[in-house]
Amino acid sequence: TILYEVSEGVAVVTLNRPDKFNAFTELMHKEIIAALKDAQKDDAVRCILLTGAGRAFNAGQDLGEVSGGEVDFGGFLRKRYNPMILQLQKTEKPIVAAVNGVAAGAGMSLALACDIRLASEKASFVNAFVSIGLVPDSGGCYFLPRIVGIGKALELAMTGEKVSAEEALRIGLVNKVYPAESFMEEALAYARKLAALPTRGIGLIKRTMYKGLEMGLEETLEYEAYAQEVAGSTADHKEGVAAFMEKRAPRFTGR
Ligand code: LHQ
Repeated sequence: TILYEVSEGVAVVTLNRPDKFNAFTELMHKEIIAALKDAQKDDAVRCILLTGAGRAFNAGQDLGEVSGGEVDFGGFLRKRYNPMILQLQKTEKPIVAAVNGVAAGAGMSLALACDIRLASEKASFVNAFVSIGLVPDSGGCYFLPRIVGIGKALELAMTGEKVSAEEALRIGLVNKVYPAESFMEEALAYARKLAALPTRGIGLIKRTMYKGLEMGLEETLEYEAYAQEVAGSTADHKEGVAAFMEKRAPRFTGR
């Protein structure tokens, strides 16, 4: 249900159920988690790009799977969705969502849990939970207010209104918007640039900044000091300083 391909430092994870708008199934969750673990372990991977096959990015839970009979909602989330979101956070490499089309429900949450969001002009975001009487899950209640602010987050969650790529850029929901024709090329180029940067430093930036959301100033300052000790011992730090002194472009290796 997904495709996984590594080239030029970038692991491209493509959600691949285009007929169902790449809606989640139990198998897809397992495959995404396995792909993230592989990407974390593989030194050749220095950035992960997550995208959808066909017209959509991801339409959330496959409603066909849950339309008949009783659903154990808590169990569903604890077993399938929550481990996937936690795995995105645990991955100490930059994760970029290339939102090629609609991202709805938990598909929107998935994009929010990535570190950077790039959107095609044809992308859109629908916080679809309310339309079926549910609550934003998969970190939607955590990331959305932190990314766009509580006022906008409540509005999007309570109305479920569709947000265009242009509006998403305006409210800070996405970082860049590219023309649909060249979208994947642009997204790959963006991911390759990230992959050429100091990967361990970026992993530490990710961990420290997300931790900072949970901590006060003193604790954050202390964690920064710790993270800096680790970052300061990397080859890429030495290379960055040397390149600056020698007035040349740095050649980072991710170590
Ligand atoms: C789909 C889906 C879909 C199956 C489009 N499933 N087929 C957690 C815990 C436990 C249970 C419940 O859920 C959760 C987490 C959640 O994610 S809840 C939210 C679930 N997602 C939704 O409610 C979104 C449902 N989809 C939509 O609102 C629309 O399809 C969107 C806004 C995504 C796209 O609208 P359109 O561009 O107008 O496309 P469409 O509606 O025509 O859909 C295209 C096809 O994809 C269509 O199939 P068909 O065979 O008729 O061409 C849809 O049935 C299918 N599809 N979403 N979630």
